[in-house]
Amino acid sequence: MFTDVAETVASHLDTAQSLTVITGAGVSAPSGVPTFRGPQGLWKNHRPEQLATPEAFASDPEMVWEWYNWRRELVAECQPNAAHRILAKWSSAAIPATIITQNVDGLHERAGTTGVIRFHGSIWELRCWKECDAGVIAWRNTAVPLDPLPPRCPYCNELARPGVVWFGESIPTDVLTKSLQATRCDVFLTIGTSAVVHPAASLLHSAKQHGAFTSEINLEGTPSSGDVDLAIQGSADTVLVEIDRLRSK
Ligand code: BJW
Ligand code: ZN
Repeated sequence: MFTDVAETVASHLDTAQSLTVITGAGVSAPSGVPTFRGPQGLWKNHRPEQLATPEAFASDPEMVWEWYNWRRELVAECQPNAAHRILAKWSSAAIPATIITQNVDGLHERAGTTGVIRFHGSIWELRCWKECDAGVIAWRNTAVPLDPLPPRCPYCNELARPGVVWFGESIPTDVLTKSLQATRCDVFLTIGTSAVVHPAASLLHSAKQHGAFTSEINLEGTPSSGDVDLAIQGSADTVLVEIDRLRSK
């Protein structure tokens, strides 16, 4: 079905000395995790721009925490899919792929990928909303459901917040630096992202400037489709299975 285009990507991978992949919500969609945008993409009928902001949290922390708690419960029931598993395999290959993800669900790690660059943080981490000295460093909390809700900072007892990057917040400097370094690669794949959120969507352009062969895998066209060398329309899991099958071992 995708054999000709999958073959093109596979042959670039066979000769590449470096591979970087950026993933978005579409990679976790086959696992049952809802995407943000699109007809089926509403998180509990809220737009991400209404809830994923420091302003929303400041005005109604209970509502924002209820949304995150609901998502944690949902993700805890989901399993990594074939796309996560193939990327995990590629990340530990002789020429290891660097995986940058915008997803906060932790499914790449659960599939066995180590060293994932988490561009927008993790829903399994919390930090202090008031940024007290000890609480600026995120801590892991995998309790489902969260109790108490909203959770508190263990150091100062103020509100805790999800360890994610909201609109208007900067990507942590080390994460941005590592990601930009990873765009110096031979092949750059952008998979399952609507490519509307920056600076994540801009990494593709950086990779192109460094001369990478670029390809997009998505169910539909995105603002990046015209910019990549090869846009493949299809589901992330199906297409990656086909590319992996066609790679020479
Ligand atoms: C499938 C599939 C299947 C389905 N197979 N595919 C430049 C231009 C314009 C604006 C800006 C700019 N630079 C910065 C901005 C502002 C802003 C921004 O980008 N706004 C735009 C939306 C207009 N960016 C920021 O604020 C960022 N910070 C920043 O720039 O700091 C500097 C700064 C500071 C202060 C002032 C100004 C600048 C931070 C962005 C943080 C985004 N955070 C979120 C929430 C994270 C926490 C959480 O999860 O709750 O990140 S929003 C949400 O969008 C989440 C996602 O990671 C992100 C991207 O979404 P994604 O993954 O692409 O999902 P969808 O749903 O959009 O798309 C899914 C795709 O999958 C679709 O295309 C489907 O077709 C496809 N699909 N099933 C393959 N089976
Ligand atoms: Zn604190």
